[in-house]
Amino acid sequence: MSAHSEAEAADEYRRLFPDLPKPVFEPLEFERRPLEEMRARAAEGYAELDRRRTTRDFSTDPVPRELIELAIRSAGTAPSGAHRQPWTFVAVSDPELKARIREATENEEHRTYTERMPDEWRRALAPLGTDWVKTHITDAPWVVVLFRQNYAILDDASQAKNYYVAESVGICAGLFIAAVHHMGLATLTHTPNPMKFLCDLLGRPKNETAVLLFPVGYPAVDARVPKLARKALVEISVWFDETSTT
Ligand code: IYR
Repeated sequence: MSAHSEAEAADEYRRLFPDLPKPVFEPLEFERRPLEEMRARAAEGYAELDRRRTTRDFSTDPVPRELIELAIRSAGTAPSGAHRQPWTFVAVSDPELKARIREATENEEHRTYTERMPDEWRRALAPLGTDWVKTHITDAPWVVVLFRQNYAILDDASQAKNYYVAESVGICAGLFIAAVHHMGLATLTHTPNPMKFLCDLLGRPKNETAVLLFPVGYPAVDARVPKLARKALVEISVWFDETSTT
């Protein structure tokens, strides 16, 4: 295909598919910052994210609902395939419901750890000290479950396809974790396996599947975390830039 100008491509596309609705645009609000300020913000931002740790030890101290609302709103800023925003967050602070979630989770996880996990997986998790006991679900003041919408159910009850749901929901989860950390709380990415029971317990519609369960709260005063190192930049990146010497 020959090179097209943007205008030519738009014309050709409209000729081919005349029924497509027109996109509506508005000016982007964006402020360019001085490079020095960018360097400082980049370094501070990295340092703050690098202080994040996943802990399994939560304090029972309460956390106001408005903070959880802001974490969910932050996550909801994630980009998504065709802007379908294919995510639902279910936030639970009700102690009875948390206890039921914990019991059901521990039943499944007990089977997973003792019967379903191949030895290789068990060995991979051993350094992290995880097991089927999920005290964090009843200790943390909030349990937030993230569901993916495998397809959309429209207002007239018809169904519409969603796009790149795994990618979209993954990005959304990342923003949620960053927002929780940024506001001074801790969370844990818990993946009950299998998770079908969460759909039933939380009354979610049939187009939704649970993806992650996040206890959210303050870490316990004596919280411990596994001694871990993060991969270095050279281990996680490959560069083709002008400053490459080789
Ligand atoms: N889903 C189980 C096991 C588990 C799996 C992975 I991969 C982890 O990084 C941690 C745990 C659980 O949540 O306990």
